[in-house]
Amino acid sequence: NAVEATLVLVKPDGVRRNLTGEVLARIERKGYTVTGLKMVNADRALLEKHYEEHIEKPFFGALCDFMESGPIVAVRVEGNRVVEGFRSLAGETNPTAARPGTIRGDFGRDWGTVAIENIVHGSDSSLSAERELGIWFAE
Ligand code: DAT
Ligand code: MG
Repeated sequence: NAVEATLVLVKPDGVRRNLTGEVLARIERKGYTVTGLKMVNADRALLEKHYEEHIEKPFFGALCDFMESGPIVAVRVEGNRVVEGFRSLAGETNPTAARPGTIRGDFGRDWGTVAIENIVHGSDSSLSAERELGIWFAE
């Protein structure tokens, strides 16, 4: 048994498209537990911490502009192997490649924007999850 927590973000495109409930429903239907939830308007400083591994990437500016374009719903999700499990629910980063049946595969597509808009974020390891939960659910 490896109960752990992960950070899920419903990104601005997901919130704008009224997909917050859909994302939460998929998480709950899978049997994971929502243990924290809030709406956040992210600023640059928060995003530079969250996406620190991507600061040098050519798409970083566009990624921040997108993530600052509207409210984000931040969710703390708990469950056995939930980090890997939610990544599996989310699907591949690029929504064109993401399999149907996944969140990104069912609802995302390539809009031709510089930053990929793909509805959700999910932490990629339990170490990242701890770090990211500390950023989005500080105090
Ligand atoms: P993931 O969100 O699947 O963990 P990531 O950590 O590699 O993917 O990248 C973070 C986000 O940045 C991703 O969800 C969408 C955007 N992104 C990644 N690679 C990109 C690229 N080559 N061009 C534009 N945006 C990209
Ligand atoms: Mg990532």
